[in-house]
Amino acid sequence: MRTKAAVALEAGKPLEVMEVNLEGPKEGEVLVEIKATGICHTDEFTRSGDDPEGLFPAILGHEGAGVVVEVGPGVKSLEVGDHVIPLYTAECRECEYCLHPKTNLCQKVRATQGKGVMPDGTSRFSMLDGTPILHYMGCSTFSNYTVLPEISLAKIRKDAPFDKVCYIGCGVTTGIGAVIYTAKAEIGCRGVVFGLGGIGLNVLQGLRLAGADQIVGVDLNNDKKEMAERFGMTHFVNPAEVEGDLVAHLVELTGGGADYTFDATGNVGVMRTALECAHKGWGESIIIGVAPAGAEIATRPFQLVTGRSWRGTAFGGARGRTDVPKIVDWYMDGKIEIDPMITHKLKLEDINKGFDLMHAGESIRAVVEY
Ligand code: NAD
Ligand code: AHE
Ligand code: ZN
Ligand code: ZN
Repeated sequence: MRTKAAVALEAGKPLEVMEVNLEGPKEGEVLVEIKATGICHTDEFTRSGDDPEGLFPAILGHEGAGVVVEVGPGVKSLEVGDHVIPLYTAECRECEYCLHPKTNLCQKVRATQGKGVMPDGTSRFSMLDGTPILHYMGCSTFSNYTVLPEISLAKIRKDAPFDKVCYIGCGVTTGIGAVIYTAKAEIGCRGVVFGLGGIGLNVLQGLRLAGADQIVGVDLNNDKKEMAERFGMTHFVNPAEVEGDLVAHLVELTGGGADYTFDATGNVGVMRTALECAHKGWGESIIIGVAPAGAEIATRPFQLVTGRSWRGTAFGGARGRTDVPKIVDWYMDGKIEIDPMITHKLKLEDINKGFDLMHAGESIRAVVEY
């Protein structure tokens, strides 16, 4: 079949919207009509050429929601008409990782996914002249139709609005999951969140959901304050307005350091600050941000010797097929909010405007509706 897609032809170039060929689903694969897709910072990280794993030409996009239109041979858990959210972290429920209680990083399709192909080693997408186009993060949601492995799809309830729950495909789950599944934050804890964008706001609401007593937000942009307060932030700190040492300021503000700190900026200097303002003896600092190629983190080992832990999380530690349908329920039941964070709606033809809005710090989530 043919489908309309936004193609990343080369690193650093705007995406090009065009008709492309899409082959039907093979063994264990599913054809999905994407109804809505969010533009995440990580798509921009890859588009711009900063991602060491970046491949071209490729169809980016990893935050979406849609409907199953065809299932390939051997597919058992999904049928035509099911509503689904694509998962860049699959859940096969049988690999060594899925069977280990401490990780969500299913490895069943990770190697081929990282090469931009389906598990059989080939791509389903091609240009009209036959040139292959690669998949991205196993999802390629910047295409109206896409093919994914069955284990890379979470089946969700049919009454959930696509233009909102698409955000659960990355940002919402990553932020809330970092608190609930990775940190396992307790009622009454104190948290500090660095970066109040599409991920950080969801860390804030995760801390609120967990019953945190103090939720400090840190951002260089004062315009982020109002929205952050709406998502549970109790104290705002702009590092550019702090006189003296930022770590000392945050340690004092949190009465000795925070129980949990989160980096949602991708800046390695911020990651160090986040680690060092975690409480001596027990504070945990969780890296969510994706750092530029070649960047490294540093601190004095004494910071860890004295009881701080440095951790990281991908997709918020969520097991997609199991946890994503539950997070959709939390949204539908009013336990979490999504709507105010969808600040812009675009057509696929205008997808590059979504990246411009992100650069300008004007959007939280721009969502493309097909
Ligand atoms: P965003 O651009 O919406 O937000 C980043 C925020 O950080 C902005 O508000 C910006 O003003 C602020 N900021 C930048 N530098 C800062 C500094 N030095 N101090 C304080 N604040 C600063 O980005 P996002 O969509 O929220 O994504 C955040 C990061 O998380 C990105 O690196 C993204 O690639 C990564 N990410 C990781 C995962 C994962 O699974 N680990 C999932 C999604 C996104
Ligand atoms: N390819 C990059 C790293 C990218 C990265 O860390 N991806 C996160 C998801 S970000 C979603 O917005 C992730 O899930 N990583 C786990 C994995 O297996 O890819 C690089 O630096 O090489
Ligand atoms: Zn993402
Ligand atoms: Zn697995």
